[in-house]
Amino acid sequence: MYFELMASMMCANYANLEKEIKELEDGSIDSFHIDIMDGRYVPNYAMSLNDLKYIASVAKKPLDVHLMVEHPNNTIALFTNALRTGDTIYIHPEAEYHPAATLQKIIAAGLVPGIAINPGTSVETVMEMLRIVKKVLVMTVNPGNAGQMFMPYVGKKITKLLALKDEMQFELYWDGACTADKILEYAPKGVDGFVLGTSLLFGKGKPYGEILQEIRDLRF
Ligand code: S6P
Ligand code: MG
Repeated sequence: MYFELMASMMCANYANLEKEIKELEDGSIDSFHIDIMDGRYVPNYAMSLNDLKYIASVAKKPLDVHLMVEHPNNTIALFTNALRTGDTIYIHPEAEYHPAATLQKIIAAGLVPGIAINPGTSVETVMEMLRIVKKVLVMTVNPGNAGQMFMPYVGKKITKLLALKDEMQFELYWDGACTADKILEYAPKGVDGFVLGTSLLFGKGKPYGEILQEIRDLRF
């Protein structure tokens, strides 16, 4: 079964980031998920623009940038200029007055436009944007931190999004507390990819390549 695996780089070991990137790429990682926070939209700071630029300079695989910042429109050029064609930027619609306009800037820069949907945000409030974006990142934890518990009520929203994805032509990605049982349940239903953090990939005392292979070998 085909699905993408993204490494949540805020969970990586910064003592040797280059080694982390190489090891993930030598395994079967599909892209690098970069969580950018501003301490206002979410009560945390994770990665910075400089971290993003460094990873972009080392990584061969695409970058998947998740902006958890207020009014991303104000600083979007910093990110579009640092990325390459085919990389993705997700914004949170509720953090912006005119999210559709910000998405147009992402498209104009040759990047893949995406929205991230919080556990407490309903599909109905982002419906029109589903027509604009190529990717939807469904948050199964509240944004801001790694290592949180899965919010089971998000399951119903995932079912709703899965029913819309063909007609509205977007891909659906999972972000937060992703474990093997979630991949086993949701990849066959049509979730296109999963962000892997502390729940499944990082800090396990096992080579990343081995863990990624175990996920690829899951029996559906
Ligand atoms: C959370 C962030 C996520 C986390 C990821 C961590 O605000 O958007 O991308 O980094 O969810 O995964 P885990 O397995 O530690 O929950
Ligand atoms: Mg994220």
